[in-house]
Amino acid sequence: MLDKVVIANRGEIALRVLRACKELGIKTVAVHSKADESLMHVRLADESVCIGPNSPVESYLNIPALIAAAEVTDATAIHPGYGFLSENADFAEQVEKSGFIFIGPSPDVIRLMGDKVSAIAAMKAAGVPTVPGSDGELTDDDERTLSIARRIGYPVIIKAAGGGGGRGMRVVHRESALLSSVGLTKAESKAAFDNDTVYLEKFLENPRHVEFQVLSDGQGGAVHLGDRDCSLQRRHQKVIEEAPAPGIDADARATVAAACTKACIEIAYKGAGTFEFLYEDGHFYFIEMNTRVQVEHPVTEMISGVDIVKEQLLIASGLPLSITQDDVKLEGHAFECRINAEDPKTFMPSPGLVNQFHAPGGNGIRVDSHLYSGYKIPPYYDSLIAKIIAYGPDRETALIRMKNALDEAVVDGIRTNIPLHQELVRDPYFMKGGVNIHYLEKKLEEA
Ligand code: MV4
Repeated sequence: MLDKVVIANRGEIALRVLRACKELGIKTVAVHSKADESLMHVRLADESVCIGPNSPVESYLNIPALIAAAEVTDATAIHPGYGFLSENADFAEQVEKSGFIFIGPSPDVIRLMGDKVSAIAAMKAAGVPTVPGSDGELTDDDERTLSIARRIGYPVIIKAAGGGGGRGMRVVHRESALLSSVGLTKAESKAAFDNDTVYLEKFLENPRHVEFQVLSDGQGGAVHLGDRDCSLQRRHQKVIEEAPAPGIDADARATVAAACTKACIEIAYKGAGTFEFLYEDGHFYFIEMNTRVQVEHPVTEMISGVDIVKEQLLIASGLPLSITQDDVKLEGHAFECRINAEDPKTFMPSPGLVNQFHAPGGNGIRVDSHLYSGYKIPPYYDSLIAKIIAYGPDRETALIRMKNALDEAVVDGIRTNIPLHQELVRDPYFMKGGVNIHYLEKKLEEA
């Protein structure tokens, strides 16, 4: 078992990782910026180290400072959480070269998945269904590019190999716009990611975003924990997630889930991971893999009973997975509302002093939050302040519990998006289930 873990993150996920370490008897080191001295997990950790000033670049993204913190505290391993350096292969590599365990997949696998062209090729080779496309990067042979798009049919989408999560993409509706769009996307991609590799896919017009959670030990053991629907989003920021995704074709779901676990074994994937798919007309199309724990992992924990962060720690300590697919029993339904410190109408960040915080409770309610009454939300970081998770034996019950929890919650002193959530859980289309990735933005436009 790991002896001591540096938690290289902040906010609710740092607290989430700390709790998992405590359950396993692992000592904890909180690292924090100057602005984050008063974070809840800093108080609860065995040790804490200030790693730099307020700016994330000089603190949570500061690789030498993080490794120095592990050295001075004689830690065993580093947990990157999500965001920040969690999918940075160079960070994982430097952590390992410095003699520490990176809690996640190997640098090679992070790199493989970080490049979307190699990720798609690896997944396709393992039998995971992908979007019809260029099957590799576009070359400077314009006739070849034109003929690929003609074969696939318009609209197509040009994506940056170094992109992901919505960055570096351009939709093309007609042949006359194709080559200039490729050129623009390459130039933007070069500037943003220092990589001008782009590829092409059929553009799916009205898909849902459905992802599969996996756990894999890198020694031949792998399971999936089912799927989540993350379609309710605005500007690539998820707002509400749920598990399982409602109304999914049972055969397609089972086939894709099995393909994901098989792919994990083939690439010797180590840790928790997520396969992202677009789902349209009963078919799944792989788009990206996330090689970290995700914000929305609790909905999967609620329906599976598996503690995903504890499993990350066990896998990183070198243990083979203790569960097989037959042990995974998915039961009931769960929603997660992401509570942000922001204006519910304009989405402008709203940091500041939280005078009063009261977390909702009751049957099936879980709140993952670092907030407390008197906490001052700094303006330098992500605005996520709490995740309200509601579980029930069925979707309807889980949704009623979420409604009640949102009505119970008190976050006084700042603006939050709780009023938006209160409206969304009463939306007839959301209540029915299965809205696509454009639903929320269209609804907000109409309002
Ligand atoms: C797509 C697509 C339609 N067709 N690919 C956006 C984020 C990145 N992960 C992939 N994205 C998309 N890829 C094809 N071939 C539409 C999107 C997309 C999207 C995907 C998931 C969740 C929200 C989205 C919002 C806009 C566009």
